[in-house]
Amino acid sequence: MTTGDLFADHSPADDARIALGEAAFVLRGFALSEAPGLIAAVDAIAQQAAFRHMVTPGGFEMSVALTNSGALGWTSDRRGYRYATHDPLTGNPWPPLPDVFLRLAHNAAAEAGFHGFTPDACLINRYVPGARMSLHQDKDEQDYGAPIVSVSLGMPAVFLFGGHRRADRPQRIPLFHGDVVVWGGPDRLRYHGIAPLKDHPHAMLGSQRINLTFRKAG
Ligand code: MD3
Ligand code: FE
Repeated sequence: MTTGDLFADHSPADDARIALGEAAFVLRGFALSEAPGLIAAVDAIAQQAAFRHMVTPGGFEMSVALTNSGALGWTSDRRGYRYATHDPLTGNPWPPLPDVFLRLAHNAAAEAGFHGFTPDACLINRYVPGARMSLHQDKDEQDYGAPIVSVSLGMPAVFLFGGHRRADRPQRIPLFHGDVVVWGGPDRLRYHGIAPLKDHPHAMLGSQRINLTFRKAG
């Protein structure tokens, strides 16, 4: 037996896994070592499919800028929310999911008990100070059986984790650079959002927060 085995049932990874609900976990720092590669991949994607502010069906411009990678990309306009195979700005397919994205999403899902997660969509949200995302449910996907994996990079944010009704008072959970949130099963349709961002510039990303949200949309 090696010394390492003495600690096999109590690894740092266990301490860093915080349960938010029955099937919702924060994995503190899970993406930290991959952050430089993830950020380089986001830059490459944004050169092909620029960040843009979409308009909601109600006619409001979102404070969060977004782009996508993967076979399907989430879009919004006056006609509604939907997933599309092509970027409406260029007419090109969304850039494919880089290996560093796929590996991280797969490994984070497994860490939370969801084995064999293969996302087909990565929504990339970019926040600057003051940007926010109001309480909503993610329900534009075909299969609610698959989990969702979300990766936080750059400035910290306060994540609002609500219940199954919009009026349920949300828990406020700080999310930091390198944190990953995984949720599925009974927590898949919970209301959630992001409080208006404060300006706490980050060493790698300055006054920005980037969130990668991996989904099985099709
Ligand atoms: C949902 N993005 O793009 S993801 C979205 O940080 C979105 O940009 C946010 O919501 C962002 O649709 C939050 C993180 C998250 C974490 C836990 C959840 C969403 C959740 C638990 C239940 C439902
Ligand atoms: Fe969401």
